[in-house]
Formats: sequence, C-alpha cells, structure tokens
Amino acid sequence: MRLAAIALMVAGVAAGQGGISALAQDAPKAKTDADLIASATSAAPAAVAKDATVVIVGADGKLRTLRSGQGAFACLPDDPNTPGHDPICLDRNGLEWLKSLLTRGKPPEGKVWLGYMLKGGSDASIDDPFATEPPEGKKWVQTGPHVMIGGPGITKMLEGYSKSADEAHKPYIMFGGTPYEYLMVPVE
Ligand SMILES: [Cu+2]
Repeated sequence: MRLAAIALMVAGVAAGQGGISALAQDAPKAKTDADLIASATSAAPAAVAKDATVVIVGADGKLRTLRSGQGAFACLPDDPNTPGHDPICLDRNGLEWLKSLLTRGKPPEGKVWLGYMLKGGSDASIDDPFATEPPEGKKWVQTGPHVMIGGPGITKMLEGYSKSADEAHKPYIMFGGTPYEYLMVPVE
C-alpha cells in the first residue's frame, strides 16, 4: 500500500491543521488530470484499468473522483509523499477498506477485497498502518509489482506467511494484527 499521505492527511485533520492541501494531489502545482489518470491506471492490467474509476485525495482530505468508470475497480495515482511509484487499483470492497483507513474507522465487515499495485509500492512500515516515516534507523520498505488481498478470515489465511518484507518476492503480511491487515503478493 501507500499510506504515507493518507496517514499524514488523517493526522492533519485530527490536529485541525491546514497543511493538507500541500499533500493533496489536486494542489496547484500538481500534475494534470491526464497525468494523474495515466499514473493511476498504470497500477492494474490494461483490461482492468481501462474502465476503472480514477480517484485522488482532494484538498479537503477526501477522495475525489477524477474520472468515472463502469468497471469494478477504482485507481489512485502515485503518492508523491513516498519515495517510489505506487499507484493503486482497488475493487469496490478495497476502496471501502481504504476509506476506513482514511478515517481510522472499522474496515467493511464481511467483504474480501483485491488490489493491484503493478508499479510496486513504498511503505513507511509494514506493521503500523499510520506510519508516515520509517521507524528510527529503518528505511522505506520497497516492494515490486504486487497484488493485495484482504478481508474477513484473512487472519486465518495469513497463518504461515512471513511477517517480514525481507523476502520481497514472496507473499507477506502487511499490518498484521491490526484491523487493516492483508496479504501482499509480489508478482514478479
Ligand atoms: Cu500495495
């Protein structure tokens, strides 16, 4: 995932700060809509991305639809606050999951979700869903192209998978033990 901006955004909201617009992807110095759409849709196979909805994090800290699509997926462009390229496409349940993260709310109940990050991703932490920077002395966790699977029962499924990202090309658990945990599945 690519939660740095989201975590920063939520923190900003919580503190009542006005710094959110600096992070927003529709801030004045941001890329054009076409750039953002191209970035977002690069996260999934072309067949999935071509009719996907494209959403961005707006200046108000909420998700804003940039392009409506008839497909099952919604894509977000690269998060400029993380070091790597990390656009993401999520199915409907995945988007609900993301919204629950945005608000630090409860993930949707009874819904399995699937996401694509075929350009890879950068994470400040694989343990803390709200980390905005790597822990002291640690680096950003860079993962190559991957898909993500989460939802109810995932805790049972995750038994036996690594809780370390060291094996970057094998599946591993993200945010294990939190309500947001899911399986990272590198595909390269
Ligand atoms: Cu990811």
